[in-house]
Amino acid sequence: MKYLALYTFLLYLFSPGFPLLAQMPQITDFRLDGDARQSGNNCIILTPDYQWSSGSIWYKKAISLKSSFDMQLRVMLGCKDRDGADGMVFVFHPYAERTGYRGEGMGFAGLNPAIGIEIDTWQNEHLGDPREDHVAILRDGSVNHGFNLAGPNRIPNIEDCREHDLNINWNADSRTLSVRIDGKEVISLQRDLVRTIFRGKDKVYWGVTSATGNYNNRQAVCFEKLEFELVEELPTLELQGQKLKELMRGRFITLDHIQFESGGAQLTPASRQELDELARIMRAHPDMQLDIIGHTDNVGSAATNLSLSEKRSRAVAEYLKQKGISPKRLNSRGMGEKYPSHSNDTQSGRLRNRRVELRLLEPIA
Ligand SMILES: [Ca+2]
Ligand SMILES: [Ca+2]
Repeated sequence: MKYLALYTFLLYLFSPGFPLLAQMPQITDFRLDGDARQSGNNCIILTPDYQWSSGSIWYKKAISLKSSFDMQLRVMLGCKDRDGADGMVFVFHPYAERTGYRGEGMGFAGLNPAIGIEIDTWQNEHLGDPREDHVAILRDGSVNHGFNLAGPNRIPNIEDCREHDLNINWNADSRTLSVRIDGKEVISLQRDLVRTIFRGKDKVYWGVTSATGNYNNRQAVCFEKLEFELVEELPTLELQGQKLKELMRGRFITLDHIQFESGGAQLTPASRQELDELARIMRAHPDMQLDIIGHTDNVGSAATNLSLSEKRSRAVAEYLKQKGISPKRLNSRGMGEKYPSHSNDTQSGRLRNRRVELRLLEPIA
């Protein structure tokens, strides 16, 4: 017995490519966001089985993609096959605080830059989803298979009321990400993620997001064994104002005073004041790169709203350019009416849904 222990220790010491720390994570090692709730036994319920719910958990410490890692989780996608939704996504992301959009977004949509390994249980035909449950490797908060990095690969029905083993492995030497469900490889990707996704920054957080929409399932994740090297938490920059602090921490913020003439993309004079302040901050922080995201209410057709949201985010970018901010630091895009922040049933809700969100494209280290 004594020799076996010694042998195991030596094997650990000399195993190639795995100078790793085996971690048995505690629930307190994670940040919970949205509807995520602890359910004992190292498990977290990400969404209860009701409509339009979303939740995520984030490991509080960053990891480095320059090191290999191996994570063994158990996932539960719910008990309803035909009318269960939407699935969950294992995510690498430079921020550790936020759940993305609900419904088909699975709590991943909008998180950018990011890598996401999705287990999708609801077919959204316009995103290229197959009818069957499937896995894919997604990037930059897009759940559309037209833009994904690998997949979609069909898997047997996973909404079977049972826990399934999920293994995520990153080999830093061969730059290969591979995913196994119940011991069987379901998808893999060879790619320089640091260079092509995270703009040269190797430190990322990891987490799991999930959501429901018009249909739902109780979705949960449990932790088995995690092997990785921890790195320090990513530094944040302190600035005046709670909102700017949140922006610097990687959260989405909504610019309260940015308003447009109804149905148009003309900025009101009050908006300019807030944008002048933003331009001043961007000049003071030359590393700062902004993602500018336009949204609308649900009045009018979806196509018109999409184009309007794009015009509005471009108007904000254009204004910042006029104030001397390089266009290279500005990314503008529109989401149309798809992701309301409030109910569209009331006038005040619709007003709040006609909004422009900002987010840093990468953290400021
Ligand atoms: Ca889907
Ligand atoms: Ca299914």
